[in-house]
Amino acid sequence: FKNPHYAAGRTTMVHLFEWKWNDIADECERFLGPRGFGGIQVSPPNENLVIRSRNRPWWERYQPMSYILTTRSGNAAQFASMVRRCNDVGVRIYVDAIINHMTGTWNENVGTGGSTANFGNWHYPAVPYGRNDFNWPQCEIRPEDYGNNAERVRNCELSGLKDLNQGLEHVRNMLVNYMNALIEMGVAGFRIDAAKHMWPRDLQVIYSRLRNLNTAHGFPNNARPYIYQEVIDLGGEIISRNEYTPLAAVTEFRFGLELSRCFMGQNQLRWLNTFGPHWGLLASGDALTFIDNHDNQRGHGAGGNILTFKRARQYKGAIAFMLAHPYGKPQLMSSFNFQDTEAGPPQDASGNIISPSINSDGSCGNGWICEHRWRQIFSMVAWRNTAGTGAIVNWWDNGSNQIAFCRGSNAFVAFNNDNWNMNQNLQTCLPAGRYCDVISGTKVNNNCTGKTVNVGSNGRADIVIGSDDYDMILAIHRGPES
Ligand code: LAG
Ligand code: CA
Repeated sequence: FKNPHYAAGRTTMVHLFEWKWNDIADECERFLGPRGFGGIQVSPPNENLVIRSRNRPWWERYQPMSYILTTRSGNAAQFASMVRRCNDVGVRIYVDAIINHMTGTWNENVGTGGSTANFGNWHYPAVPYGRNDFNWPQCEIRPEDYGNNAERVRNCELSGLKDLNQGLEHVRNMLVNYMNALIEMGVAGFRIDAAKHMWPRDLQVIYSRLRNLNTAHGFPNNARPYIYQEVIDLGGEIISRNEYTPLAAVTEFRFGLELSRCFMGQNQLRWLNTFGPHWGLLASGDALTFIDNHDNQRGHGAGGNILTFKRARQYKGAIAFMLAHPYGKPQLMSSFNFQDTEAGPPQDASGNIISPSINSDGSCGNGWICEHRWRQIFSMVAWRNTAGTGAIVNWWDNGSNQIAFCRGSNAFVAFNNDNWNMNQNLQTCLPAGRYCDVISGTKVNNNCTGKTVNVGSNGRADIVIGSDDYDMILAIHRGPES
């Protein structure tokens, strides 16, 4: 369950938060496929409670009403068509699976697919679930439970969300049927929402009953779905990420916190020469890595001081380091703009999601940020693909916040997070030649629109990153783009 089954040469997924299925399919064909992205995490595809009284917050999608594939992102046919079109251009789809709970109790009780529920009786007829399918007696997780009571963290309600009992055959069957239907449609795996709140032994049974990936969508024989379990473990709690790594991969929340600290200037970049398990991170093969996610970019979930698109210069530095470093399986965040941390995606007066528009410079409009379309970010996705499995070589630092390194003999990157200029003659690992920096510009008609780097026959080059430059990164690599 730890292999994402990316198409050959691809390494990176992006979370297209709250995107509609038709828009995702278009994005696969016009951008993500051609640019070498490996996959997409999509918002939960199953029916959720419509919460009009809060003007359709993003988090209504974390309140399941049923496993019918109808949401604001689209219906089952649109979902199936998206998976087909994305797989056809080499981009995999991973589903955010909410299997810990159903909805909370609300005055409104109609779902995005038209299903209703009777919250007072724990009755969700469209699944169907009844009271006996939930943990009983009902209780709510208290803050102190995280320190000392694993039983309550797993069997009581998370924020009042009705807590399913995954120990029961009926519940397991409903969940496995839902997930297997998605595998049949061609998805490559799942994010397991709130995995900390479920017993590892129950999850193990559920995973073991999942079918192999669909060979009609280009997957090899006997391929298991990629599973990354959302476990927030920043240390000091009764439940550890290590209870989940024997089952499948785990979201490594410490990764983005540490890199955010570095690129916010609270820890020197030079220390990153030992980044990885030495820093208390999971084994590389167990880790799904990211800087921010849909929760902590708006102070939900683990919270903490995380870089996001709102601090773009430092954010791009952290993202570029994530993509340049061989540790983990990276996931990019692609956001909609927000001030109000509860606000849902751009929507019209009827609550329909408004599609992102694409500006002439390739960026998004209509309220969508589309970090994955920022040149500095998509260029580093290609850089990582080119670096492949090459190890870090030729590490250099100035004893402070200027660092540089190579991956194998394919790709070179440098960062300057000091407030003085970087101007160094450094050993790259690249053949002699003229390269375009893929951060400050692109290569057009064999000329660089940004910085040019001349690598000499000894492999050395002058590397210049001014402290006032638009970005703190410089990156070159083999291949046509650089
Ligand atoms: C997750 N991971 O474990 C998701 O990443 C996270 O986004 C989900 O919370 C959570 N677990 C449940 O799937 C989000 C919001 C919550 C929201 C919840 C359900 O962060 O704030 O709770 O989704 O919509 C909301 C209200 C609560 C209320 C609850 C129940 O904010 O005040 O008690 O709904 O009605
Ligand atoms: Ca639970």
